[in-house]
Amino acid sequence: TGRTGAEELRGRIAAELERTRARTVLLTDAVDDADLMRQHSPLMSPLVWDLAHVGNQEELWLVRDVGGREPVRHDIDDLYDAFKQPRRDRPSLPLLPPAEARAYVDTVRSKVFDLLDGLAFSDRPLVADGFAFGMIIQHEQQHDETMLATHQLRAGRAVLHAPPPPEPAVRVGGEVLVPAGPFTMGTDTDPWALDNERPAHRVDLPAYAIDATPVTNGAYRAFIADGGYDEPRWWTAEGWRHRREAGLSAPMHWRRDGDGWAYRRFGRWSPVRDDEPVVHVCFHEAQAYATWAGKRLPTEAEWEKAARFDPATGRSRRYPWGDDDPTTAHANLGQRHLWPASVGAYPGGASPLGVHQLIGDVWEWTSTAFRGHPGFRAFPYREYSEVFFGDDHRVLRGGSFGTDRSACRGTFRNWDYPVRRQIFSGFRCARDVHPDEVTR
Ligand code: AVJ
Ligand code: FE
Repeated sequence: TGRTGAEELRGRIAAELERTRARTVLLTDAVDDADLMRQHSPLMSPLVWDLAHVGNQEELWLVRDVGGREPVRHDIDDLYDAFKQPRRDRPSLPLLPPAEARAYVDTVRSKVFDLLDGLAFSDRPLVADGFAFGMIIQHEQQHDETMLATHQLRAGRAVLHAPPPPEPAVRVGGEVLVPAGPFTMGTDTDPWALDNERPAHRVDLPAYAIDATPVTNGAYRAFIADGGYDEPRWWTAEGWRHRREAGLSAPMHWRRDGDGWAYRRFGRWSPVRDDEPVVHVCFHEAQAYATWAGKRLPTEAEWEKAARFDPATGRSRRYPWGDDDPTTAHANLGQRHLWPASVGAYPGGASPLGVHQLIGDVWEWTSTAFRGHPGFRAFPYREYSEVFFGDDHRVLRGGSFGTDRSACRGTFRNWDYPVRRQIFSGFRCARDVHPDEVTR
């Protein structure tokens, strides 16, 4: 990185650090101290844990590792280690109270700005292209989305406000046929891509069809009305067992409202809108719906080909619309709105093949278990991705309305247990196509 390149990169990092911290402050200043210390669900941390954990990771990687500086606080590493402290136990830990947590993250941040000043970005892999800073920015944004999910679980009056998402601009639905052939999955070149997105590799897929939009509330309501939750044949054995044990009968945060349904969004009830993507469903519900619809969930590779493959050039792009960073015309990201936009609201974000709203709105469950791409190498630590590889977690793709643009790309991979639905999770369907269908 040359001198002007380094200066440009420092400026970009500083701007992203500030933008990200503003979101963290918004999420944590929205509630009082007692609320920050409280656990709103055994699935989630008290918000004040997320806050200090964000600061502690920033201290470990940027202050101590990149900067080689003395610890700000060496006594709290264990408290904020996600592996040593299961979420359900976090409220009973001797956590830093809100004022101390805020002072801690401020101190860490001022040291980071101090070490960033004049930093030359050596070839050391952690530092080259500002990777460690990008990793820490994404980490804070990921916890901001987790804190947003905690806000969604909070009882009590609404404290978050945002304008509603844009109305549909085009009518869109049905399926898109993706032609057979190889494409490049993953990346070697996106400088802030995380270890699990690497390396780039070719994947050859038979032709398939994929829904042009995420599955909507209206379509999902038809599944409910058809008795989908009472019909074991739509569910896998594991899914049916979970459906019974957990007593599932509709997406999380829904309740019956006269003849229809209402849902609770950040403390406010409103009627379920048929043309919005369904959100707060677990993998098993998504899988059961797809089977009922005569389809299946896409594999992760099918999702990524639909999102990145450009048939005109044969190249995989960073996003469905091309290589440019997301703008408000492309996708519903970054908590700009507090729920998914109706299908057809983002024609500017469609892929060349005409697949809409792959990025933003809702995380999309895929049928794929979370594993490393061929040639995977853990970097910079096994605990980011590698320890989660295996059959326990399914991959989700594309990001939600609560995902920041810095933590969302055509290659970005999220994962969770198949029973989880407090996250902003939805899905779209896919299916095999008969060769006759391809030669239309
Ligand atoms: C990638 C969203 C599954 O929140 O557990 C946060 C991200 N890793 N801190 C998570 C993460 C470490 C991770 N997910
Ligand atoms: Fe974390």
